[in-house]
Amino acid sequence: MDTKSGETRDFIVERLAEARERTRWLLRTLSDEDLARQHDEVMSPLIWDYGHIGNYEELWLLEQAFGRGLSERELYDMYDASLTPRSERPSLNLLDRGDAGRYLDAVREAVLEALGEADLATDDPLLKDGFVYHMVLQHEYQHNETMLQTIQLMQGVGYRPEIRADLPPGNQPKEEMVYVPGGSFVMGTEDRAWALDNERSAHEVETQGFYLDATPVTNHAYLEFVENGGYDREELWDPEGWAWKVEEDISSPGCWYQPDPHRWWTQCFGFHEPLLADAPVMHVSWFEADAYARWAGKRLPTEAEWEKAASWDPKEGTKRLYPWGDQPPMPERANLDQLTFRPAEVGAYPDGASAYGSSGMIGDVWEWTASEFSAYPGFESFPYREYSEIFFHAGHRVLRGGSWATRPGAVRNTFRNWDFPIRRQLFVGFRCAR
Ligand code: AVJ
Ligand code: FE
Repeated sequence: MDTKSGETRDFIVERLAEARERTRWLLRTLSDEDLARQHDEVMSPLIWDYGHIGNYEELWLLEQAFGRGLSERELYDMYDASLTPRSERPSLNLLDRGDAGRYLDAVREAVLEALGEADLATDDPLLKDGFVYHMVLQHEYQHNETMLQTIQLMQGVGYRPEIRADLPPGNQPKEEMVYVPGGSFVMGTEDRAWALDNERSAHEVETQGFYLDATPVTNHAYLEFVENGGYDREELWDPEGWAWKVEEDISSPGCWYQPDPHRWWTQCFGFHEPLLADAPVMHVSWFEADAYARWAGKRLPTEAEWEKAASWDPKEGTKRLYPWGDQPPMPERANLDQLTFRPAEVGAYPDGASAYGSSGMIGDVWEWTASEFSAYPGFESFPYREYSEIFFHAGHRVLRGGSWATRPGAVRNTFRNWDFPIRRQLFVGFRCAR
């Protein structure tokens, strides 16, 4: 074992333990009933996510990597996301909290044993530089955010989150938009240790010069759109979005409500409070973001524009892993990691700004882009088609940047998330371009 792979191994062991600790922490105060129930048809029962996290680990870190799976076929099938749609998962004979907990522990024990004997300096692309471990870690992180979306949708007494960090105050930038000059930049990455298949290949993209909002659109700005009749003006809407809005009878973002006709409040995780004017708007669909942008005389940025503004260092002609540089996220630079349970007021992280001066690109809220989720030039499905490939050109729009509920290891400038344009259960907002 060389030193480099020895370090990788210790790091992986530590991260796997830390990821599991967080998963259990998120579920710790929920009743067995709340774990088993389906709180919304677009989400799985939480107990499915819990078992699925363990089964994904078994599939990739035991079965696929070493041919050392533990379970019967039926268990794999039950937790295979591509076999049972979310709406049907409550009817599965899922492991309960106790059994799932013991199953996850048994998988982990075998995983650590196999890891102890693994050669991470190999040419096998699955194991090389720890890729498959990083993929499984990111999978658990992603499901942690999914679980928080489900918890947010839970009816009843609500979930009382434990807030573990205070938010810095907001600071509206002097200029509403930043300018990103035209020219080419490198989009995507060649990284094979952490990046997922859809982030590759790195390729040059030419953009025209454009303006980008310096911060995400705030509740205050979005309320002007609402009060200006934005939801009643068909000409502002994509026809499909208009039909969705009419059908669902939607007239404001998710979680907004009016305790009386003069005030707007929000309901988040069982907390009721006045709308925070300077925080980014959250729980809006792509269609709502698109209509707002048109109302404002702007448009949504393309995915390429978003990534250029977040990642390109025009002075050096190099690409940054995060807007502020290559240093990993710290609480001083971005609101991530489920510490605050809400987005900060815009401009709260001046040290997290990109080279072009746009702020809040990583953390706070995911941001919708104009682009449909599709393959980059040179894309190769790896290690399985169901991570990305089956979702290309299926009507999903790309989201960038992560939210307050995203674990730091699950987001970077090149990370691509996606969902249908009608969805708004995500911790999602947007910024506009022109
Ligand atoms: C990348 C968030 C769209 O949750 O559907 C989880 C990630 N893939 N398990 C999803 C994922 C397999 C995926 N997103
Ligand atoms: Fe999954």
